[in-house]
Amino acid sequence: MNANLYALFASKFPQDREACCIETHDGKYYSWNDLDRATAKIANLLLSLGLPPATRIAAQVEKSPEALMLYLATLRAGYVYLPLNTAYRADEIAYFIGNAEPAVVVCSPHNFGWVSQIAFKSGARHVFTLSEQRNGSLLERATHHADQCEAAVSQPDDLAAILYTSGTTGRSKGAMLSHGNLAANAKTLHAYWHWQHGDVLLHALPLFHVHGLFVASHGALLSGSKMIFLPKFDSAEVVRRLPQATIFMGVPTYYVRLLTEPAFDRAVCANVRLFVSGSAPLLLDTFNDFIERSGHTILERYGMSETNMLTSNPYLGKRVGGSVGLPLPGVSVRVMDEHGHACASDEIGAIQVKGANVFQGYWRMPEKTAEEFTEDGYFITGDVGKFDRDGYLWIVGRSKDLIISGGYNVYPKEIEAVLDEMEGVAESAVVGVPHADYGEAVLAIVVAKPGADLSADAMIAALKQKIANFKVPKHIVFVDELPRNTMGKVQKNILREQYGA
Ligand code: MCA
Ligand code: AMP
Repeated sequence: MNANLYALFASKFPQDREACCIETHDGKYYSWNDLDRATAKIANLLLSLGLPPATRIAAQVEKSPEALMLYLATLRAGYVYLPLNTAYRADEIAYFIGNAEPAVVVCSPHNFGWVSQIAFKSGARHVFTLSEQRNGSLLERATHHADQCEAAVSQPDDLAAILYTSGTTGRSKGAMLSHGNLAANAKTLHAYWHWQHGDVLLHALPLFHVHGLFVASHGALLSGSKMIFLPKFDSAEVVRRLPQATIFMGVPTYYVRLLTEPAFDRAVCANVRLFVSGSAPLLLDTFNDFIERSGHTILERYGMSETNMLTSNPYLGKRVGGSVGLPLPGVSVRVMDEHGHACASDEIGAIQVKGANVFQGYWRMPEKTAEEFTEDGYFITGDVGKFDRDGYLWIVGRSKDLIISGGYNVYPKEIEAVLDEMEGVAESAVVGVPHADYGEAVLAIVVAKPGADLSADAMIAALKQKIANFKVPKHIVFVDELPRNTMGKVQKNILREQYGA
């Protein structure tokens, strides 16, 4: 049997292929036939390039139906999709492209100059452009290709996508996800969340991370459901569109912002059957306020780039605020103490996971991959938590030094390295502090070199040129020295306490 993920989706397209598959914010309609034909054309274009199997196709493009089609066409042609956040700057893109060595890079037309330079230097053979207005060389070239294409024959372990995720030390690692990994999780969530024909997904998430690209889109594709595509999250636009939707997914910041909309009420949500939250902790206040305002209980779930979704609050049973729910069917989740024994209920330990959803390893980093798995094959998530007596998982912290701001991950080490290279900086520490909108915000504490005259504003402006905007500290505090323990290690807990407010 063909394990190709596109073939699986195609087998679930609705009988009425002229029905709407994607509707955009500005009134464009794409039918299932449109999706089928356009992905065939792009897949045929990719196939015409004579690329070897498992070739990576990298994309840093704005959200659009065509961006989703590029992903699907890559699957259909049997290549490996590498989505890149549009906020990434030149140094970040150079790293990802240098590391993954894609043969094809697709970028926004306005970035062609610098992206193509990086891409060709790293050995890419083709750089295409794609804009959110359906312009660019990718579609121009694809137009000349046939609108039919047999999906490539894929084995379950064949790679479908590489998603870069940072580690506690060193640079980002590419999590290799196979057709089998993605299909297993998509089918599980499809059943668990009762996806059904006739659902309408209001899709406001970006298309370059697990949440928007896989969790949201895969559910709609597997149930032949229409998607309403918003180019980005905008709370007023979501309120305007929710009456036409049955499902909405978002990071906690989306729910915080929806609650600030005066027009957001029960009537707006009358047709919605499911609100899903994930990627970062949903505060209990938000969970409760949302029930009061909308009459809906948000379903919180927990996942990672390496593992897709691990746990979910139930669709029909009790959704517990603050908990990330129960292990999904077919996913084994355990909490272990430091001696390698399973923790009892309510005992806190390291969260580990095993299942068909768990990735194939880090791209070209076998030793890093080995470090992150236990001897009996469980992936060590780096999250710390406990199971309660009812079997619900609670995440209580992270052993990895990670900040999640508005659903985007920021690794302090990476920002500290950039800060430390700046003129006049002796050393720095980066921590996450509570933030009403983003959940956590990035804060930098900097020690200046003797005699250096540093300005926070100037440093922030310089950082915006070097790293993705969401990683740039919202504030920089200057201190004479960083607090250290007797081992010489910076005491970040003290910094968090001191500057958290
Ligand atoms: C934008 N900015 C941010 C963030 N986003 N700062 C901190 N954290 C952020 N997340 C900055 C911009 O750089 C800009 O800074 C200013 O905020 C406003 O920019 P704008 O584009 O208007 O941003 P926004 O519309 O306010 O965006 C916030 C957002 C967005 C809507 C929350 O970040 C978002 O859609 N986040 C979703 C991320 C996501 O999809 N995560 C899933 C990962 P300045 O003004 O200084 O230039 S997948 C995952 O985690 C796993 C597997 C899972 O479980 O799902
Ligand atoms: P990433 O691999 O970049 O997608 O980020 C995965 C991390 O996001 C996980 O290891 C968790 O720390 C965090 N995460 C995802 N969903 C949740 C959630 N519902 N609650 C708390 N943390 C979450």
